[in-house]
Amino acid sequence: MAQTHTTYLSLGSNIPDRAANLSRAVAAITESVGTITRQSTIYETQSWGYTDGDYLNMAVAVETALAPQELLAATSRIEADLGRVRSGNGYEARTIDIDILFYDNETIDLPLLTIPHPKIALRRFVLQPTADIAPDFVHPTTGKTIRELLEECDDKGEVALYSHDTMP
Ligand code: PH2
Ligand code: MG
Ligand code: MG
Repeated sequence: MAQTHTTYLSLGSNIPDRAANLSRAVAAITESVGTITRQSTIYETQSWGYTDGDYLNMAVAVETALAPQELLAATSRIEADLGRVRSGNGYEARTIDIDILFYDNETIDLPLLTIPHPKIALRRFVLQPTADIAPDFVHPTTGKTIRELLEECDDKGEVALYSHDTMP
């Protein structure tokens, strides 16, 4: 088997059906990115930076054979595919956001791809689910663990447990 890499992805949806959107994204990631080895529970989170509706957020760890730019292409493709809800007038807005948080311990700085994701430390809705699945993962540029980043995070946005269910 080709060499695999560990990537952590943040998933979010604030357009109904939010849980179904996450579930479809998880299935699509398994299909076209790699094997999901860890999956957080789902959180309901206050919208960060906007005043739109509450999100459902979660995080997954994936073993992937894809290179970073292939990974970005795959996650963008999933976002586009899942956003295409059939309606009389064609396609509606994007319903799922998939952000690449980490790719092994690599740092990547390209115009459309920055890894680690630059806003991780500012976002409780990212840190809490990631801490569920990888509390001791060391952020490659700050040198701090996810648990430490969560403890130090000033974000006051509410992050509440939504479901203990593990999804297929
Ligand atoms: N994503 C954003 C902006 N704000 N807020 C929450 N709570 N969850 C998100 O996933 C989120 C957000 C842009 O992608
Ligand atoms: Mg995002
Ligand atoms: Mg995004």
